[in-house]
Amino acid sequence: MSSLEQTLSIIKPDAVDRNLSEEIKNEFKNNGFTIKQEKKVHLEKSDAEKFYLVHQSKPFYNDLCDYLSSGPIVVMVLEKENAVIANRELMGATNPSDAKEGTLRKKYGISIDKNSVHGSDSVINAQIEIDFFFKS
Ligand code: IDP
Ligand code: MG
Repeated sequence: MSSLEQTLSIIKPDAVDRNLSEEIKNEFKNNGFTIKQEKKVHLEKSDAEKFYLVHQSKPFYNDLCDYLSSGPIVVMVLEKENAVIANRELMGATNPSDAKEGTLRKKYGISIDKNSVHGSDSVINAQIEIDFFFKS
């Protein structure tokens, strides 16, 4: 079964800082995603803490929130059949050194923390994350 879905994608500070935003957006378009909404933002740390609340018990939570709020990010709503899984596949494993050839994290990621892109991990979380950034 396939169904048209939306997912939330973030181009993280390391990739925006290296001027990779257009190249990464083209990766999404070339892989059949439509960019339905897009904005560039620089989060406050308190916003990053809310966004990553699910990770609050992890040892890397503070560094993760410092990092996500360290510079501008590009936030997008991507649409495609089975967009959530399709985007996770295109992104590759969390640690770029484990990511498969051709995936975004393999191509662009620097390290497990500076791994260039975020993607929602479920349809439910995609809606929560889309609302977080785009609900007026
Ligand atoms: P995901 O981004 O592949 O969904 P998550 O487990 O949800 O991975 O972790 C969120 C983010 O936290 C990752 O993208 C990565 O930047 C960071 N992260 C995950 N695990 C570690 C770790 O062990 N050390 C440092 N940062 C980590
Ligand atoms: Mg995750």
